[in-house]
Amino acid sequence: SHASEWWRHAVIYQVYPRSFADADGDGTGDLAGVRSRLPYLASLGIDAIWFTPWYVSPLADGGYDVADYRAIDPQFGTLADAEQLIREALDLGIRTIVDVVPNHVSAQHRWFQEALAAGPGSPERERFWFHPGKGPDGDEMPTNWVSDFQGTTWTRTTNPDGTPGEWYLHLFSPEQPDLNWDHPDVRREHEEILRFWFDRGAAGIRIDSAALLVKDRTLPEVPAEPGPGGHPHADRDELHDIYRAWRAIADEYPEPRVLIGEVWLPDVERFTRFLRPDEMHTAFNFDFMARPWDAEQLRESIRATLASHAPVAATPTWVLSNHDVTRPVTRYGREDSSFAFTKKRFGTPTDLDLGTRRARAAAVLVAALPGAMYVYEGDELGLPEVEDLPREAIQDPMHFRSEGVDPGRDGCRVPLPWTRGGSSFGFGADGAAAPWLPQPAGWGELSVEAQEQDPASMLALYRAVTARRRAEASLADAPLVWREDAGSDVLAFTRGDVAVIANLGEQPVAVTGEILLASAPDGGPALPRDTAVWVRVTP
Ligand code: TEU
Repeated sequence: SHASEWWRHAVIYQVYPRSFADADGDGTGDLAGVRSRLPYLASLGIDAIWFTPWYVSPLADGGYDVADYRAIDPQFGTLADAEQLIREALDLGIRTIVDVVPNHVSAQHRWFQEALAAGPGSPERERFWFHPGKGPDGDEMPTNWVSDFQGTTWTRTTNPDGTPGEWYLHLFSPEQPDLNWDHPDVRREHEEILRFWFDRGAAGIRIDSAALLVKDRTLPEVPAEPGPGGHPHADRDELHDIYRAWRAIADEYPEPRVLIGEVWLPDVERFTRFLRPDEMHTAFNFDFMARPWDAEQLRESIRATLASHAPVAATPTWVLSNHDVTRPVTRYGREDSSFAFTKKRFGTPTDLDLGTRRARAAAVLVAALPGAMYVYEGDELGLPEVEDLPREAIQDPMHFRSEGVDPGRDGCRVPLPWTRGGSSFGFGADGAAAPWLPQPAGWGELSVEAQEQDPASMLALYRAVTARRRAEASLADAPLVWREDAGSDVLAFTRGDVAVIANLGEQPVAVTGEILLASAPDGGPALPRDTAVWVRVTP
């Protein structure tokens, strides 16, 4: 029954361990820091924490370059710390989701090091995509595939004797060689990794870059318009066998473990093919976050999402941001609030008060939608994107590969402020090393300490949102019914005995009835622009 499927209506909070809390004072967050803040996490009314990768890693891509999937990076702690954290969180009713990175490994991973040493033609190389180059000297790349990290996808190796050697494939940075998913070792290894974390109490996994993994062995160029299943390195039909095998493992547990896919595909039909009873339980819906702050656009996104999930009986998810994208208060504070996935820009004019007002309304709106809700750490504090990081502080590979043109994604990864004062606003104790990314001077005003003293704060709003969401049984299962009498600038629907109204237009909207939750103190009875409320429906 759905009652036991906790993930269908969950609030899942994303912890980026490097930036959450620094217990040992080295400037980098750690698991002891997270443990010390578990009461805070419980106070947010969340059901689960998703940890971005905490494994041994050179951190060439913030941990998405894993050198050892069964050990915690010493900067973050130990395996024992992780086990203790999982247990202590569960004691507070909070489940743990771990991040699994199957498309690629770190170049420091034992397998890749062995492959380099063993040389061309060796079985060690077959776990990856080593290939001779084109042209008489082999100095042209095997394909012209383009990397998400704004560059080419092949890097040439040097043979043990110093001569130029084969090339290897990396859809991301050169420090992240792609695995060959046709190889049985690769499949077996990942199935064991899943069991390793499930056995340690992980309630589920977030699957990184889940639509990549499998590649067309003949290495064709990417066609101008790849039809369904016709892309050489994305969304290939063979992927579904992998996730079916994973689902079978997840279902072996008394409380079945949950598969959450990062399936980044614009085609909704192809997207929902991953959401099946014998495959993934759920996947991130990035469509809502990709839309500008515009009622028509958001309504269309909600309609399309519900319509695509219904036929497969899948639960939608609602995501306002994550560690890869511009923070919502900044995005919504721009004239063009449409999503900039890779194109973050330095110094775009931004009205943070406006953006904050809208981000508050967005939180109230998405919390009332059917499905699960994701909250990226710091969004509950209304942190803005930090757009003036000193260039030399930036560590994201996107920034380097673009030769500094793209600011990269570090602006949403700045360590959290916990206290009004202190050398790192409580991220580490006073006297601790400077945080790995510098915090803005005014950060103390956005700290947990400051916001806990202010009932009108973003933090107070998020706590009210999750508490109300829990209290209203309708929100767990009642269908969404649009109110047809609302103007085009207004999103209005009911879910059982809760009515939801979000006014994105200039004219105030009349609201009657008991207000259960409001995104702003002036929320109703004349609901102003950029405000959302929940109201009791009386029969
Ligand atoms: O991101 C996958 C993904 O879709 C990215 O390539 C995205 O296009 C990019 O981040 C632009 O913002 C996942 C992780 O979320 C990301 O942090 C990793 O860098 C990437 O995989 C590689 O593991």
